[in-house]
Amino acid sequence: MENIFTSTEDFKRKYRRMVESEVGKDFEEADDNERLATLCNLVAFRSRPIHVKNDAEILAEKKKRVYYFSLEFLIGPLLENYLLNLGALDTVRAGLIEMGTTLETLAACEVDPGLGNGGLGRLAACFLDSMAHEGIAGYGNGMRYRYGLFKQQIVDGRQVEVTDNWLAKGYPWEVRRPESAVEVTFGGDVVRHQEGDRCWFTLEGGERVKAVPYDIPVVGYGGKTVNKLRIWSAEPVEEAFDLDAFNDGAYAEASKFRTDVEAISTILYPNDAGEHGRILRLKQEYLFVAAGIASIMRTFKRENTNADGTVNWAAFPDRVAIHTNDTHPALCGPELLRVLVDEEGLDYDTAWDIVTRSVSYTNHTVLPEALETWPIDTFRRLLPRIYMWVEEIDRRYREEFTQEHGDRMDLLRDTAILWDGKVRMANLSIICSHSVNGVAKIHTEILEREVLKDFYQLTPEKFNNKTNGISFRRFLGNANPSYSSLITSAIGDGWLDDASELRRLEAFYNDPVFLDAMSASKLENKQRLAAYIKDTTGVVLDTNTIFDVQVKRFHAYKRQLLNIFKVMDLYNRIIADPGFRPVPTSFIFAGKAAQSYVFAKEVIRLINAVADVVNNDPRASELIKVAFVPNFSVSNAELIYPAAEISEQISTAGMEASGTSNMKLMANGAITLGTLDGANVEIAQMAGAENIQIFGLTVDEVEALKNGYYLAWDVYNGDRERLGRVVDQLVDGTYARLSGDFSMIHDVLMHQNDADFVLKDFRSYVDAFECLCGKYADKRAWNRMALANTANSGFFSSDRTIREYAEDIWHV
Ligand code: 26V
Repeated sequence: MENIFTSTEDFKRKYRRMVESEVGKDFEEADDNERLATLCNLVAFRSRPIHVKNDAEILAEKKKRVYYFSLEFLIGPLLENYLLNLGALDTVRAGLIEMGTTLETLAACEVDPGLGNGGLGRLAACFLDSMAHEGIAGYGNGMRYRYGLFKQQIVDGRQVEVTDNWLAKGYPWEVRRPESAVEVTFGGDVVRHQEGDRCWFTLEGGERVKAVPYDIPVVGYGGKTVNKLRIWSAEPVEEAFDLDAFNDGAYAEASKFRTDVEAISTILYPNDAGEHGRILRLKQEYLFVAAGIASIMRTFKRENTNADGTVNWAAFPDRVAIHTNDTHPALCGPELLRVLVDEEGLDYDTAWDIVTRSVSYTNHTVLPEALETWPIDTFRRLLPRIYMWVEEIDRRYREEFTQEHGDRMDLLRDTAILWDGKVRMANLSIICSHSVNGVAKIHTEILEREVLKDFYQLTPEKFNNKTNGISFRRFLGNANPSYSSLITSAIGDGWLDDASELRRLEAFYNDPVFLDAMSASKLENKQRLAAYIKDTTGVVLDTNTIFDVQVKRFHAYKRQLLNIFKVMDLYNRIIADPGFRPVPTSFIFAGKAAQSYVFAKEVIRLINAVADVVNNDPRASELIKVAFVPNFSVSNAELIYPAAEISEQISTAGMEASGTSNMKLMANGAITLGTLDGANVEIAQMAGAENIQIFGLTVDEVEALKNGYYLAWDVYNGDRERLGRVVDQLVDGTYARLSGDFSMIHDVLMHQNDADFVLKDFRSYVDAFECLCGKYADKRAWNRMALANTANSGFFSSDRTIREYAEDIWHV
């Protein structure tokens, strides 16, 4: 691979010169933040000519551009990843040491932009990386939130949310592009015009907002492709600023206007935000869609205008793919239609054909409460012209439907866009798209069979599966240097380019030298994590214990509760029977709960309460310990995955669309302890039954219990000794010392009948855990299992996922 620097000397010279010109200081005088910012600038600067070259190729070869619309991109720190991708990691590392600092020192100063909630946002970031690797002209389109997702602190066991001011020191990777700003209008009146036969509509008045883009480079591995992520910020339109009010001394009103407008790009919405402030969310959705589409139009017209000045619209679906990540960008369909008809003067049928051939949609959840809808009144008031287009799409859909399936009112009721005073965004997304995909095999099957069965009956050809993937370069290459170099020493570094190469590790299944070296690498990673945990929480973990890890957002269906029940049960057994010696284990949790999700926050509090009791009881703390790592983020995730030995993937079957931490942990050699849910099913197939520990209800069994008979009390009464005891301890003061008892959790289980089947799966879970731990004594056998996981994890590379999207959906 070509390195962007010809030598260490070359790097040092360029870097030094840039510090002088950008910071205005000698390198020696600059502080770490200035050094880091300049290093990022230097990498971005060296990558820009590649982007320019790519653009020329796209034009010459008439390549299709893919626009990935997502309200979330959890990109994480970029420096080390980009150095790896540009082949400059070793050069820069060596150069910095010669200059008297280290890459680690500078990288530690890099911010971790929290522009996403969890899996969905991180997936979008992995996709950007893979599109660039695959040489696809693929661009992210998102929002530049002034504040990222809250930072999580734990105080007396409780989650406390703190503002994430990620831009406080500036963000070195972004470039503001005011010349590409787009004006977006909210509200206003639609006015009908007529001249002879011709009639058209314009939007008059309303609130005008300026969307200003910031571009972040996306550097592909191999240094051949540099794409960009464009994120939009809302600003007031200058001339709309009420200067009269300002001159009359009404300063407050004049500046309130600025605040109102800027509010649009101030906060990232959590998954479960209630009604409060939701109007702002719809504004965000329209702002980034309208601005993104306007940007696409400019580029398309620049590149596809004929000599006579006419635009070659027929080529649009061959040059442009618009992918919508969940329903948040659902307005792409109506907005593109609006621009093509209202602004470009195309007829409806031509424009509609362009829309449906360009737009595609991914569904990320089966949770009914997550299916996005908007009250028609709110929607129409905020987006009057767009609403007319949604009505027209819906009217034509109904008309065509009645012609073809006249008597099937049941189907129409579930598939129409406007229903019961609501705009149904999933239905809008599906109707505007030529492709609808789920994110793991079983998830797509559930969509086809249950959640979207009516659409599936009507248009089965639209449906397809794209099992999620992850960036191996970031989550194995960058995150786990010791294991990476062991792997590379065995099979070369081709796996960074093509993760399926990892399969060649099969040759080492019975190689004692390799297997023992795996132990050394794991130990190093466990020590690194233990040091971080001691630093952030004070909890001291014994690195000879098994590291059992569950790290992900907190949600009832992910069942962190089941995991902590297992710990409570182990603790009870240790106390009751001094002869009981479980395999020593450290239980590591991390993850945020949405600010208003009370149950999830109670589970966090319970975990910390259990940690407080268990860790401080000398009868138990030699054998088991619990650590809750605060503020789970891309950066500390990169410390946690490499140290894990057991990967907890224990969602109620049928609920987790895919999961992606399961893949990151598998790649790093952790053994999955999981239900047959989401991508776990495919992980089990890839790893082989002997290299994974499956337990619990299946999707069909869960379905049967939901439709049949289930009584939580029966399960409780059937196991008073262990399960019953744990349930009672929620409210008997055992864990009340830190911050009180846990009656809400008790209530959800025993009085709301345990909707997530925690009680039902308890016994099979603790038995499966015990069985898995029993295998830890034979270290070589364990490492062979771990190696089989790494060796068979290549399928879960997001490079593979993106190749499938490219082939089946985007046709690039
Ligand atoms: C939605 C809602 C809505 C209201 C209640 C709380 C709640 C919690 C979660 C969600 C899910 C939103 C969509 C999402 O983030 N899905 C995740 O997408 C990942 C990438 O495809 C996938 O791996 C996860 O399984 C899936 O949950």
